[in-house]
Amino acid sequence: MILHPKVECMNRDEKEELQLHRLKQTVTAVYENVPFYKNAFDERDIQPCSIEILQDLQKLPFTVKKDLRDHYPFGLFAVPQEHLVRLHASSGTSGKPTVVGYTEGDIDRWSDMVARSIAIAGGEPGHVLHNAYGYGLFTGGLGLHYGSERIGMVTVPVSGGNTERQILLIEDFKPQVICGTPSYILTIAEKMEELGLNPKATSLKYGIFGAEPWSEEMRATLEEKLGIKAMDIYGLSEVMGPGVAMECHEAQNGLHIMDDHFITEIINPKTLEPMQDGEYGELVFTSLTKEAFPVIRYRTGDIASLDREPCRCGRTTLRMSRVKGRIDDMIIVRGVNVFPSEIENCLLSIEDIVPHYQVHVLTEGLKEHIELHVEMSEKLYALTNGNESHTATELLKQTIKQKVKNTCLVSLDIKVFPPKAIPRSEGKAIRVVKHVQNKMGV
Ligand code: DLL
Repeated sequence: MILHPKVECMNRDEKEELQLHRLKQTVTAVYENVPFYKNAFDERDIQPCSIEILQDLQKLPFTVKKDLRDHYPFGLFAVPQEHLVRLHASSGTSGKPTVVGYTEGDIDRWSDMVARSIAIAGGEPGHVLHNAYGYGLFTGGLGLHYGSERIGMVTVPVSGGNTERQILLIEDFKPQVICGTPSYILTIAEKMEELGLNPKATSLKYGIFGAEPWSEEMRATLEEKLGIKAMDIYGLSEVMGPGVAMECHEAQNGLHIMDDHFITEIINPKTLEPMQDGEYGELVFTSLTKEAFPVIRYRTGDIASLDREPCRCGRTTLRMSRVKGRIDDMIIVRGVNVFPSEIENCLLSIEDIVPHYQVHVLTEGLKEHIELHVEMSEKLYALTNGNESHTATELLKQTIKQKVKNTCLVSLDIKVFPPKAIPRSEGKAIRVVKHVQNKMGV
């Protein structure tokens, strides 16, 4: 179902005209209301009237996460506090979260974009939606919730965690669609198996999964285990929340960007130069309709590529590829860059391990050691009695090492752990664990 055919199937010229009109409004609003942007534009001698064509966007400075932290909590808001109706925040590594605000109009447009996303994934009024994204400051829970209600679906606000209760509710409420991080949905499917239930036998028909990088192999695993179609949803709190882009049920090939609300660029994260369609680089978003927290050229730190070809679902929107990973999570082994999702892609097709893994990066001074932690299946564990030096375990390590080397072109040390040793996700999975040791080894 195409919820808004007028914008979703608009021709490119018309879309660009709409984008330019909205871009001019946004640039004027931030210039007049956010001192940070006014100063940054003044420094470069840019007035809102300097934006005459869409390409003029490239004259504007980038915004980065540090700018949000430096203006914590409300310094980048473009409206007075009495116009706000909601705050969300995402936790950061440095302690201070990044805070985002919404006016009533922002919530209305966000709900609409999520409703559109759910429809893109195959949602229809009357379907029951089991929402296993966390409710709270994280945008996942409430974001999906409002969109689901907007489309007229029966919305079950389960939130994350309490996996056995999730299963009970799936059995009893009979949802057609489940939403959550791919890693948590996998945890739910495994728990069903553990309880002697068949995950394929539920009422579920499709899933809306995102909020963390995942691979095509993970899609195949989830689709196989649960007997569903799995679609990718992308978003980030700084830009809005979930629903910035959504993969369609028909093609499952690239995510449709809500390009009437956002302009997307791909840049080389080192040189900051624009990149061609099809090339992988850093995603950059400019919001076109946000009132409380507009962003200009926000560098997401996420690596993806763009595709302007119309999709076979009939939509003409710009599409982005699946996100390979965050620049922060990229591992560099002897000059070769690898994302955990690329490692995941080759791990999941190997028998005798389960789809849980972590990459541990141990740094001591200038020395770096990278270990890939995987978990053996119950079957292999029974065969080897948990003996690490059993021939079957050694053989498994060699297979993994070779496969990672052939596919990702890096040689990693492999550690195989007994069943359930790798922490299970109830939200965003932690794929890269960094350990920094001082000379004393602590
Ligand atoms: O994760 C919003 C969201 C909620 C998206 C529910 C999808 C579903 P944040 O907590 O601010 O917001 O985290 C944003 O998560 O910059 C990406 O690195 C990552 N991310 C989000 N969606 C995807 C995806 C939400 N589909 C950060 N694939 C982003 C890969 C994703 N990474």
